[in-house]
Amino acid sequence: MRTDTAPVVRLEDYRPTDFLIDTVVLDIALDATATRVHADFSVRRNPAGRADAPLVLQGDELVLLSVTRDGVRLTADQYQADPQGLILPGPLPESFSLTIETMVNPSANTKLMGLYRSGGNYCTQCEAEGFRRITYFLDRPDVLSVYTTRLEAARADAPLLLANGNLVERGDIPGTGRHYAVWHDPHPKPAYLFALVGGTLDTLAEEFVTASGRKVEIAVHVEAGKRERAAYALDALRRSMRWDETTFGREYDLDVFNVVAVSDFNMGAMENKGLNIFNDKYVLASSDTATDADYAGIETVIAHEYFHNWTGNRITCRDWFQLCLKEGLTVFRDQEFSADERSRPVKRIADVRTLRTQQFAEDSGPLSHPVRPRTYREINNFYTATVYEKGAEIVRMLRSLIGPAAFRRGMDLYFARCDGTAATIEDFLGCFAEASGRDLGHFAQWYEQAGTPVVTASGQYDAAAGTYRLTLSQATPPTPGQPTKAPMVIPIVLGLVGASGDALPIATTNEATVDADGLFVLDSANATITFTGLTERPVPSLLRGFSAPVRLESELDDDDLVVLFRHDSDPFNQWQAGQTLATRLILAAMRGETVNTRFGEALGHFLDSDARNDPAFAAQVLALPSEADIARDIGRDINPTAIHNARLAVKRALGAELAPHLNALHGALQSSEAYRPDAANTGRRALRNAALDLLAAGDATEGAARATAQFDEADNMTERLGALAVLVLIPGAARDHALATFAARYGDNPLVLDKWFALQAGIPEEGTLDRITELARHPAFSMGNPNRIRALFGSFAMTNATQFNREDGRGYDLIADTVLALDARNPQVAARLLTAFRTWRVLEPIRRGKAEAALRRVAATQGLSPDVSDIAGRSLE
Ligand code: 0A1
Ligand code: ZN
Repeated sequence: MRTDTAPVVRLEDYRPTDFLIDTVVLDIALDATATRVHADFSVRRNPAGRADAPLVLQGDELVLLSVTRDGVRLTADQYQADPQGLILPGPLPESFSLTIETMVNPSANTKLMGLYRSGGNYCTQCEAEGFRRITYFLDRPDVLSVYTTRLEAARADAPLLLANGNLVERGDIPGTGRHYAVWHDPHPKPAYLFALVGGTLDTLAEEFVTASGRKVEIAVHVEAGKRERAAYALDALRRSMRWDETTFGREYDLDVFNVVAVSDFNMGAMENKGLNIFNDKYVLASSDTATDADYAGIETVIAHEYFHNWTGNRITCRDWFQLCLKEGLTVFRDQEFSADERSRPVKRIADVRTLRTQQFAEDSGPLSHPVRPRTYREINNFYTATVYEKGAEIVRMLRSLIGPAAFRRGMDLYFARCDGTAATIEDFLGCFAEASGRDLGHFAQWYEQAGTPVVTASGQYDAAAGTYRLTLSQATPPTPGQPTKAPMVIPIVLGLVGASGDALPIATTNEATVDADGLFVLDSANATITFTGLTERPVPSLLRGFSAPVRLESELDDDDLVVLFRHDSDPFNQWQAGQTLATRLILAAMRGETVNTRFGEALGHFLDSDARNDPAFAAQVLALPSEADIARDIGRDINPTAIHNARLAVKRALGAELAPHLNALHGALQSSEAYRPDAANTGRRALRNAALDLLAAGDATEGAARATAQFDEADNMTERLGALAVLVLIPGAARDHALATFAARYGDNPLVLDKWFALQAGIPEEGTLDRITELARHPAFSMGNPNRIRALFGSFAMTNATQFNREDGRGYDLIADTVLALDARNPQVAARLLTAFRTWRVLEPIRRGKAEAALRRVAATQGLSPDVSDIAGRSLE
């Protein structure tokens, strides 16, 4: 049943389950429209539950065929059932067996939750509450069961049958054309980690030997004909498994590890025990079809899902409020893995860019919520940047505060103590408090308090005394439901830099302590540090490595920033200084001023020296702050067109000023070697594309010529797409030709066409709206596929600030109409698209009015899904 408002679920209302289900035996006969699910449960009362409670199982759109208790088939008056639930009233014995038969229709499942079809195959998605769409169950993460799954299907329809755990038996059913496979997973798990796959898939597999000598078959299964594109994912999986052994002492624990790529998937991927199911965007790659960013994304997501085997599966969450327990920690782990595999500073910069664009934006608007929310209506709407990205930052701060050795001891304790349990944030923090001997009570506020703290720094140098007094203060703005805020524990890693770039020695007088690594902990509203023994005025380098997820406001002048940009030993702050200088240029351009921050000159110097030593880092330096970054800096009455124009003006000026350097770089960075997705080559291509982008801004004619040549000559997708991204910004025949060539070449590859949809959706021109309407009719586009929707409508709403925020409101209307059209088919994807309105309140009044009207129109529509209704409602609160 579709409802307008779902009831509020509250953390404070948590109580233990009344029943436990120790074993689940499933027998599933796969059929495209009528799949029969026969489920046997061994049920017992939970000693911690209520003694006389009825058994209440959840369902969702289920057809019930029969219910049998302890071998006796129940009559309809012995239970209450509807598609959404099944209740066995008392009196019930202490323990009993329960058999439930249900029927589901995978072909009709357009929500892509539960059992559904993708590319002609069967697959499942059960997080957060999809298992209840397969059978009635105690569908909550603190009910852990041992699963045995028998799958049966026509051999021609589904030659491959996979489920969680190890394969125990398979065979033909003589004379029927059907076959079966039985899988057993010995590790108790919550229902959200259940998975099955059936279909025709190509397999790439190898043997992995764990640190203790256990042999594991690791396999990647892809749709028929795509096996060549699975190699990188398999390689990333092998490296992830080894890394978790060496870094965290975690070994894999089954005989097989299967990864299956499907083309219709609501999110990125899913960590089902022993059977990860992936959006194929995060598996398939070849030099001709995937960019370096795609390769990096695959490496990250493969690692993320694999790492969940311990942080998420072996130790799961007590309830969905604890989602960050598995997600924040696992993002932290995948970020560390990628940092070790590639360049640590560049990875940090990329992660902070994502954090600021996604999480800071979310946290400054109506959808702001704590990393551990206290209430929800629709849990699927809480797979957010706050839970994932800010959740990871909390783990990183924890490591800075207690140090890497205590952090590792804490992790070891967590694995030892909580293995096999459904845990809470308190359990997690308790392990680190014990391992470090520290009181983490105040630090725990990071999980409770929403909003991005603002840290303000100001300093005073006293030449006569040789001291520098640095005053730091913090304040967190109000967020929904949290009007007043308490001070947080903010680790600030800092250093002092002399005018000629030397690191100055750190000595302090007062009680404020800065440790040998430059760590100062700001845990009150204000603090002052007095540095002594200085013979020159220092330039403070604060929040090195972005040591806390805060906004830093400092009073450094442009000359100070140039010093940091040229000399800071901390690469993050070196990059940050460049970004701050560029931001100042853009803000000045918005005020109609021309200022000289010496940034162009400093960049030119950088391009001729350091840039060539570390191209990946240099590419990050060359990329100007995004329009969203600038908007966040301004904070109110945002006019996205004014920001866009000012940023473009600065980009053009820098491109023109640096043309000789950029041309030289673009030429020198060309390579004739065969494509490799390794860090060094990825960095080289990133810098080459960044140079092309900037030089085309400065000189469109020269830019178009170089971009066309790069487009034609490229032997890899990174350079081909980099060139196309430049060309689409220059109206004319060259752009039309390149777009047509690209579409013809990749007409049969939907994932590549997504790039083509996305680039066009991002063009900052009036005509883009009509172009999108046109593209939505393209034969390769489909409202049934989440990747297509995200590529076209998602890119438009999330990245095309000027056109989504058109003054006439038509951009908002397009997205509102799309959300409404999509809602009946796939509420999760519709709800996510609607979050594009998350910053509407800071717009200037005309746009704000239009955005609000579009949101109100969505909210007022009858029969909305709980997903869309929740986002619309909270956005307007
Ligand atoms: N746990 C997965 C992400 C995921 C979350 C929800 C889903 O359906 C609503 C699907 C996948 C991860 O963190 O990778
Ligand atoms: Zn995850």
